[in-house]
Amino acid sequence: TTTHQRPSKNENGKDEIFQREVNQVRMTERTNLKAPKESSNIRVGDDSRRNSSAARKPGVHKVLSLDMTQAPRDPRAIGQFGQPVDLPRSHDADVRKRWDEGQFNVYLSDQIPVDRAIPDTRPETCSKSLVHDDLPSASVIFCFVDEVWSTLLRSVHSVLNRSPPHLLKEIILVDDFSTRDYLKEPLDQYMSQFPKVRIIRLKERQGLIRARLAGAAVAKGDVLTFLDSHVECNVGWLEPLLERIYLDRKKVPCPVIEVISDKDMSYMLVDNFQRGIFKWPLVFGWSSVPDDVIKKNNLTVSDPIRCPVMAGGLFSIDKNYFYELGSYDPGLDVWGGENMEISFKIWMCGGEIEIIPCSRVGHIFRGQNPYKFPKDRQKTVERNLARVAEVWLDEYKDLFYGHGYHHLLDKKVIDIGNLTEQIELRKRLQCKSFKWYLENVYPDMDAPLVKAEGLVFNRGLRKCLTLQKGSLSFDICDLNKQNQHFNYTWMRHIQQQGLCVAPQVRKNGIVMTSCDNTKPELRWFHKNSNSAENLIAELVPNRMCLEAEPRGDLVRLGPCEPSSIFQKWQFTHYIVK
Ligand code: UD2
Ligand code: MN
Repeated sequence: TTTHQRPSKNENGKDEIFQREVNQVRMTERTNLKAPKESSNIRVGDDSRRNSSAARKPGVHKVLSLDMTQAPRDPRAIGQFGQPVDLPRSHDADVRKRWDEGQFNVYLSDQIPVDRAIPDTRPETCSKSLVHDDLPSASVIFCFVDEVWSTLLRSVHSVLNRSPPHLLKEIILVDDFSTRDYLKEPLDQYMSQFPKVRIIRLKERQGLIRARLAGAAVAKGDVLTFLDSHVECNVGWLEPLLERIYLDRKKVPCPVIEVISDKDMSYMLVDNFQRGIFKWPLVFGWSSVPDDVIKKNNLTVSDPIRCPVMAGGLFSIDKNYFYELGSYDPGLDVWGGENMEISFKIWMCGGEIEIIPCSRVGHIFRGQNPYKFPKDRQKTVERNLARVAEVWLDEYKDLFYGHGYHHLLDKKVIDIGNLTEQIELRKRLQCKSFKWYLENVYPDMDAPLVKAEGLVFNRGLRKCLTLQKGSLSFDICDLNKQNQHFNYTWMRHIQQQGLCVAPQVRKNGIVMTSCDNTKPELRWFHKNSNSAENLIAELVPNRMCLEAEPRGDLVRLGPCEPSSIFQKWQFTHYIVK
């Protein structure tokens, strides 16, 4: 997908919230804050976890609420308080003309103050929650390529204005080889008024992953906080993130990412209890925390939410811990996949990812990337994901490849590069398996290792495939016979142990051969339905079908004939509906 906000339906037709569910916030609703009930310190969102922070005492200081949010400099300016701006139709042409500069309403953004107020969208208890007074300091890192001037400035101002000065070590702007002139001298000049802001320039386009690494390499704070360059940090956003790391340095807290409209620039509140998840083939999305988890853990709207994967752009991490984890795989290019990589790495190697509802940051979600990819966009992202799959997914990587990325297995099409160091790292850190991750971190994810299994029944012969002494034949169906059990895998292999049913094209025969993901001819296309269906070798010349020879109990390859019952096959169990 292009961005994190695409709506999609899952297999059951149920809506998954790949688009953030948002509510427009009216400032008036928030001006008379009711007195919040006495709040305890933030609780951990799941009782099944060890509490490594037991030794730490609860915090003693209130989250600082600097006044910028409620008191804008120019209350009459448009877009003030994060309100939507409805420009008169006469501006349509201007809006359209400048849209592509950032893939959002750049024309409007340029007219909104760079230090505008936005509504305090935190749950009520947040302003009363306590944090420690000796929190670690943060280096905030923005990397950008050709970011729009007004959004870049608004991002920086929101950090300067809404972070307690003693906790903000510095802001590092990493220019990923932008081409626009205003991002050169004018930016240097503008930022020179803020001693905390540093700019580093990359000599060639590195992509956001290596750009973030360049920023991290020069950071002096205890904690790295990564942000996209078109955000607005809300009041009190930083302290709750640092507090979590203070309590446990292996926690990786993320703010709630709220939505700044790409059209009217309004700041919108998102629904509570949202967490980051993925679907195959490693597509990020948002979904609600399951009700039973909320009930079982008595979760309130301000409790941290355990998060299987992070969106990627906005999070804090203890700097030393970031490097202990091997930072990012530097072999990831330009954009995409790094959020999966760091998420799996954190969970499988002993850390935790949380969304902290008291920390909120608005982000402009865009329909398209506004910058060019040095190489093909889709291939770049797929290649990144394949690196992640190869290193972290174990036997589950077939689910990734099986959901439409077969061509990645062809080295001539995409070279995913050397993975030795990443694999070594995983060993050195003694990280847990992906199976452990699925069971413990994302148990509501359905990830069956095969699509179908059991006996392979032929409707014409009314017998089952049987593997005897290395070759295939038929026998009376018998669930007790292990040599009649086959798996139909994500790679579309018909497999028993490590052996795969393979077409022998020239002889129209069938042999058993070692399974190999890179061999397309081993894939059999098969519809899962209530009746028996063909098994089609689609990737051999002329597309052939698996069939039973009616008289001799032999299995062979034949031209596909939709009506032939000797070409109809059924597995005992279809796991993937
Ligand atoms: C999301 C993340 C983003 C990143 C991406 C996957 C959020 C809100 N955003 O997509 O941070 O994890 O998924 O990789 O979670 N940039 C560069 N060099 C490049 C490309 C991008 O510096 O070659 C900068 C860009 O200017 C921006 C940041 O990296 O500040 C993220 O890029 P994006 O905003 O296009 O990504 P987004 O929000 O669609
Ligand atoms: Mn972004």
